Amino acid sequence: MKQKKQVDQNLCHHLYKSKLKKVDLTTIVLVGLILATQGFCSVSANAPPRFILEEGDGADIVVRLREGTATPPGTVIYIARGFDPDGDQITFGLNEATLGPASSGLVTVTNSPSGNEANIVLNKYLDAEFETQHQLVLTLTDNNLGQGNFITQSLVIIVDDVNDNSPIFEPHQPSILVREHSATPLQLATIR
Ligand SMILES: [Ca+2]
Ligand SMILES: [Ca+2]
Ligand SMILES: [Ca+2]
Repeated sequence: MKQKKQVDQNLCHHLYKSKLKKVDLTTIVLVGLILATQGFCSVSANAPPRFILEEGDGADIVVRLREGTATPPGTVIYIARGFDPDGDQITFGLNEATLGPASSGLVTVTNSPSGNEANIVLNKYLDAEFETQHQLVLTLTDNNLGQGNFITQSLVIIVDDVNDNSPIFEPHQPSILVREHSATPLQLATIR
């Protein structure tokens, strides 16, 4: 695992400023060595990446989508953005293990080759009569967190209902024969 040396900024900045003033270089080196051996100037671990949320996002990212043809497969439903304090390359993904059966295969996470974002792409038509909400867990790693370790971010898809179950006529006779001078009122047909 790659590690970046990240020396305690306050302490080392202080030492550097001292050097600019009046303490001689030998003293600074000696003090620095003593502090380092005592663990004060420690080498810290990799800083983890984090998601950058959009204005209005809460703890969960919430995306409202209309069912059916209003939101066809291929639609980019959200663009995930992230940042790594060390400047490491970051990779977004989806925690498949947390998906319910109705949400499995629903979206694909496509990382942008250019940088710190990924498209969340819809793979299937949504159906509000089947599922009104999908809970997804996005993952993020800087590829230094270790195998199986990720930063996570919840994304909820709320499926808005559309009247996609329009009423239809049952099959019926295309034409009706009525004799002239028939008694009225006369029931011609019943439609359902
Ligand atoms: Ca990092
Ligand atoms: Ca439907
Ligand atoms: Ca509907």
